[in-house]
Amino acid sequence: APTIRRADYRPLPWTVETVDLHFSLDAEATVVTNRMSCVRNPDVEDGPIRLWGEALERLALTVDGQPPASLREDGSLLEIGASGERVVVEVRTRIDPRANTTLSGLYLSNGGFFTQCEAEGFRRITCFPDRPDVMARFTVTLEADRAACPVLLSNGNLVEEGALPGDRHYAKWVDPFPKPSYLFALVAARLVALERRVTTKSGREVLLQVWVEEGNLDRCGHAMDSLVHALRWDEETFGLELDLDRFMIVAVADFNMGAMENKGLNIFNTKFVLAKPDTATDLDYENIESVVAHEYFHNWTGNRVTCRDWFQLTLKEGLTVFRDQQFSADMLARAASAGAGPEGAASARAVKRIDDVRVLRAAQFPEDAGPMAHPIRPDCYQEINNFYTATVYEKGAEVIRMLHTLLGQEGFRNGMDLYFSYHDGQAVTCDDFVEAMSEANNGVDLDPFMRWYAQAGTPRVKASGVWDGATGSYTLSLAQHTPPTPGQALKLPLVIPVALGLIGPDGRDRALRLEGESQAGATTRVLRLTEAEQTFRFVGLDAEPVPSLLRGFSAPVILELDEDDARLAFRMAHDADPCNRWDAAQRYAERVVLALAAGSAGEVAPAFVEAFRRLLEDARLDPAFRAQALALPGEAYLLERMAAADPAALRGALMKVMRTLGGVLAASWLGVLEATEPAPVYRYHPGDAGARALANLALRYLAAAGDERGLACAQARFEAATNMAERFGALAALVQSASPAREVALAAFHARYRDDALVLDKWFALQAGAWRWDAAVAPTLARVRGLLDDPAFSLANPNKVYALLGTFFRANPGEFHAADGSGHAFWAEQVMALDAKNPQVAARMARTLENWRHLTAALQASIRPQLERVLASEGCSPDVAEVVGKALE
Ligand code: B3K
Ligand code: ZN
Repeated sequence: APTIRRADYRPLPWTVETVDLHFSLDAEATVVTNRMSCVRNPDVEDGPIRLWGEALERLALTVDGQPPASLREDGSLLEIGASGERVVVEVRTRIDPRANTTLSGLYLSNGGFFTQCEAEGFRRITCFPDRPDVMARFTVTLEADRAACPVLLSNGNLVEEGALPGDRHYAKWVDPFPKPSYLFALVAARLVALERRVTTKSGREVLLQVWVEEGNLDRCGHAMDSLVHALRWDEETFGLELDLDRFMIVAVADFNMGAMENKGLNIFNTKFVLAKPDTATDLDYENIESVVAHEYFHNWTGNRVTCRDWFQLTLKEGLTVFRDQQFSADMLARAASAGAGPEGAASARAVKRIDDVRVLRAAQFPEDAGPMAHPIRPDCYQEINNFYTATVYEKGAEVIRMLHTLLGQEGFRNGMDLYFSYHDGQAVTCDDFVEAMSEANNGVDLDPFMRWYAQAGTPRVKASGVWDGATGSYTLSLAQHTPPTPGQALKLPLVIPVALGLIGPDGRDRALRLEGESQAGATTRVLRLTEAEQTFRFVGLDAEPVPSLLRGFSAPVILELDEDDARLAFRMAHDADPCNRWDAAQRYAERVVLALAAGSAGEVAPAFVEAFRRLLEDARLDPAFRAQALALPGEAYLLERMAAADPAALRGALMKVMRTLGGVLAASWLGVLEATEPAPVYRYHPGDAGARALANLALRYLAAAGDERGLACAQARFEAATNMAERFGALAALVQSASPAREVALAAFHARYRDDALVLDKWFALQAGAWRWDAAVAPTLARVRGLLDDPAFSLANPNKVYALLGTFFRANPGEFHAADGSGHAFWAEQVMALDAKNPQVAARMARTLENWRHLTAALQASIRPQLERVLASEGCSPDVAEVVGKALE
């Protein structure tokens, strides 16, 4: 496939002012009539009207009612010659929703019609200048069978509805706001709605709806609450109000991603809408809250102000992820402060931040170190759908967070206000955003900061300190360096905010005073590292301090700091910054695990076990924080930290560490379980969730160690649980053990939820992710293969694919990378089978092997032919070809 380059962006010679769409919906032959009023773009020299169309049967095309003067077709591009300033183009197309297994464009799910247009799905519905810089006002008429599709929805306001001959009916919707085509949506299905009316801050009454299949009406309450909270939060935090009379969320079971922010008609994967205590874990509740908010926040950051072109994707995604992270932190803090005061609130915020950092390290750092590495604003792509990445989203959010840190809360808010005042209703670039931030902050020079948008790769910050006892001063040297990434050898220094504290030997933070300052200030402050190397001299200290760097994870970098075990244990016990306290535990654990994996240690160092015990037994600490600090670093992250990564050795080491910590500390873990009796009634609350997380972790360690009391407790809790959070926690512990009870529990779980698609996803994922604690058990691959034939499994449903195959490929490296190469051959088979149906999902699965060159030579030799096989396969999609091609480059 050709490479598209950011530098090649040109505005179109013709744009569209209004679109009038008519859908005659039919499962196999839907007819779409599209009347566009096209206007010449005054800023562009002469040129044709450009439309894109894909997988369409074109029935008619006219310009001002006449056949076009000229028509040129080149793949999906259609160029129409037109004269004058304004013409009406009418296109009629026929599409086959039933045959559309890509889930992009118009498709069927459980008998209903749904759409997904971002990034380029609208061209699979009709011919259109399908680019985000064309913003038009849409009028949409839907016509369908009343019995099969009693509900007809589209963007904006319902202006008309009625009956038609032949048991059909219609509805007409008008969206008052101009929007790019990727935000178009329609739904025609048999659904019911949970409704709520709220008054916005300016006093308008708006109708909120959550549309689901009838049997799921009892699972919408949390999504609705989340929506109301998001609406209020955006009013309070950014002064941003809902601009429509009606805001709808629709849940659909077949969906490629999490959700989609279509104007006024968000379409969601059921996974991020449906929850009730019997079916959803605490994590599900948390994810629903954050995804509902994320899509709602897009209404301003994404919809009212959108992207000029797809290279600017992080303009809306990085910013919106940052907004949803702040929202979740505020929500958690508010709930926690009710029971646990300001300290509880601070801890809840820190735990949320730790979660975000875990995601970044597990997903984005490996991406930045592999063949797909790209800046948050990429320079080129082959298939845009491959660039909805952890880099664009999560690192993009970190970049916005750094702006927030550098400009301060108020400066950031002023920048946002200015951004909207300049660009409301426009399609803009990341430069426009950063310029507004600068202008709102006394013209502060943010040009050097823009390098974060241009450079790929995770920067390394190397820190070292020198103590001068005679003068009581501590000199900290910081050096930055970003390793080369594909196509980008040279890297320049970045603007890196380094939040730091200095801890005295008593474990207490010292007030900080830089040389030249008249008095000491706060105990945490943000240093600005802007050069390749800089030093900072702190004075007035009574003893040699221990530095605590990058507090709150103030920048998305890898910190290189020589700390011996004793120092890590010290920070694990004393660092006042919870993020860094957690990080000290992670670093120490990493060191212990990697030494075992490398064979340079035979046992888990007792000093580590003791440091770990002190955290575990410190009942003053928030249980949610303890659960974070006592969970080992993620396997994917650790794998990337190994030189020639050996998943089998890593798995062996992780098992050994878990068994040791579970066994040696069994009494303390059992103590945790005694202290946290299951709650009689489930409530989604950070305090309760934290206690459950710690209890579930205790079950995990005890089960890993094969502790009989722990296993009995897991079994008892599994059977007695009144909610999914506890039931699933206990089941997960049993599955990750050598106990035969795991099979009994899995079967009981299946029997209970055999008709519940979302819960069955958990059942598939648990089995695909299972480690082999009992060496006599068959390899996990055999189990996964068997599950492909389970009646509840389907390659056509992305959730099922992610649960079974995604978990096996991504979250179970120890089993996936079996030395005999069976996992790799299986990977190729499945990627090819998926690619024939759904290239976006296939490409996501294909990405699970992109960092194959980091693995041992033997594994690389096993993987290479499988990558080559997929790339050479007949009908390999551009999506998969880009991923695998780059992996092989
Ligand atoms: N904007 C959508 C993602 C669309 C992905 C297209 N392949 C969801 C979101 O980020 O909110
Ligand atoms: Zn988004």
